[in-house]
Amino acid sequence: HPIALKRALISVSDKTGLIEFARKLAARGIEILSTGGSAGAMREAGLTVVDVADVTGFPEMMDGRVKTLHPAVHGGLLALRDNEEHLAAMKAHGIGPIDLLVVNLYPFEETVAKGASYEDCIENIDIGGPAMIRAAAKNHGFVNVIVDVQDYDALLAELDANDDHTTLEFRQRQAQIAYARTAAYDAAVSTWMAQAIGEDTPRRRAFAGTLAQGLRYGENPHQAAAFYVTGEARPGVSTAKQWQGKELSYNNINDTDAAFELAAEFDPADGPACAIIKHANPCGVARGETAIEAYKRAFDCDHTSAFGGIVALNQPLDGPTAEEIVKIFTEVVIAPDADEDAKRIFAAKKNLRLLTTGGLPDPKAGGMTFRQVAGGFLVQGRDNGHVSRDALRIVTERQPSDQELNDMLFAWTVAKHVKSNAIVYARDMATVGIGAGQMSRVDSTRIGRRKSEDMAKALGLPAPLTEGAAVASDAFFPFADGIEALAEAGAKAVIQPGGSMRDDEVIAAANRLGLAMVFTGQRHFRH
Ligand code: 93A
Repeated sequence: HPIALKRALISVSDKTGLIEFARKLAARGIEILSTGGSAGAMREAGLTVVDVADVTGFPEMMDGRVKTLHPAVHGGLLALRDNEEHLAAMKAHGIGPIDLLVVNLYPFEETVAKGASYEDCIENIDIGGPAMIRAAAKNHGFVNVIVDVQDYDALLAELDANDDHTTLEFRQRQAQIAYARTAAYDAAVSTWMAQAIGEDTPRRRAFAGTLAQGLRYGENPHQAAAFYVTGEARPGVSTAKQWQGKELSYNNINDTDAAFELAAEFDPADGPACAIIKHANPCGVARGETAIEAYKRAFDCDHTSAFGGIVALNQPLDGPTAEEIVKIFTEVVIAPDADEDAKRIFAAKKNLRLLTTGGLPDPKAGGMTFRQVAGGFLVQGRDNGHVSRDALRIVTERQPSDQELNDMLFAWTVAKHVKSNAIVYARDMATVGIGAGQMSRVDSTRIGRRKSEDMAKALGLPAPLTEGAAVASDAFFPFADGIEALAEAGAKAVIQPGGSMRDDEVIAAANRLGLAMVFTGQRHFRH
């Protein structure tokens, strides 16, 4: 099925590379049909172009809403060239075949990203473009479709290699790309609309993303990978500006997202906060009077794990903090902004990537999270759960002090971002021991404690900081053994959802061991 190209229809919003490409098509004797703006641009460059309006016999009308939606166009794209009836219909209605369709769509995604009005977004939903793309892609047995400026060269190379023809394999590949584009386009419209009307639920959305970046590899070097954006407007790794350093890897993007989402839990109006992440789990989180203090306190939770980690701040990065961060190897730093001093200090560290986002995501906002399973994917709303201080239920004889309550809520917020089973020890608004991702909750309590003992040795402290700490558990304690392990570590206050069949035994253990305990009534599993 090699196909020679005689007649092309070009209708593009993004006119990058258009003239050069059209010249090369014209030089091969290909006739060019085109719509208003595209035709104008090509004529201005001295090319001969036929207006689609002259082909359809209708002017472009209704602000361009109707320009190519006509049998003279769609018949030319859809007719089977080896079907007698189709050929007879073309002849009867004066429809000429179109062998090449070059379309890129109204910039809907960019219009949304700009924060345009509802009406502007609606006006930027392309109808005629996707209709033609889908028609040409369906008829790829006879028709070529190009939807990406990046593929102009691929088509020219194909023509060069095949004596001015295209192969079926090439047309199939381009048709597949074309359907990916129209699917992603409609998904972007659906995503935007769901948000615009406040109906963003997992059951009522189309899911697809726009390729943001091909990645060198995935979680491991033998896995291919790419980064797609869904168009949800959320400051973070998908929208950040990268100031320096090599390309982010798959793992970097995953960890940077975890780091920034956690840092954003802490309102900058209450002061700086810093999170250091390793393998998607925090290895240190702290508040401080200054950003540098927040970083140092976060770092002091676990020096070993912080090496090669990802650092996120809830406020602009300054010079002194940057100076402190570069003392150890750090992969990525992400913050809402960075001052000139910080940028200068980082510039000397070629392997460190600096990302700025221009703002913080709202931790209480909705949105979707995905998880892949064999043959499908699970979708759920973001974990935007939040407990306020008045919602806490004190269940022990001992009432927590004000400071214990502050530390409990701090630890609770961190625990939400720690893989289950999560145990977070905190003191003075800094984590001092984190147990993550264990199959047994008791093991997580032991790991957090051991980390703290190691740090006490490293820092020359008389005792681990878990002694006297407040502790958060992401889910309830099924038995009293978890509470006993915490008391053994010297913890004084516990925050947990409650709701176990054995809450009575768990509360009795806390009373016996002199702990204060509060229930949140809400769980933060993270798997
Ligand atoms: O408003 S539309 O949905 N109605 C149409 O009939 C139509 N045909 C092509 N938009 C339509 N297009 C789009 O116009 C193309 O997808 C392309 O993005 C754009 C090119 O317009 P111009 O050549 O006038 O710049």
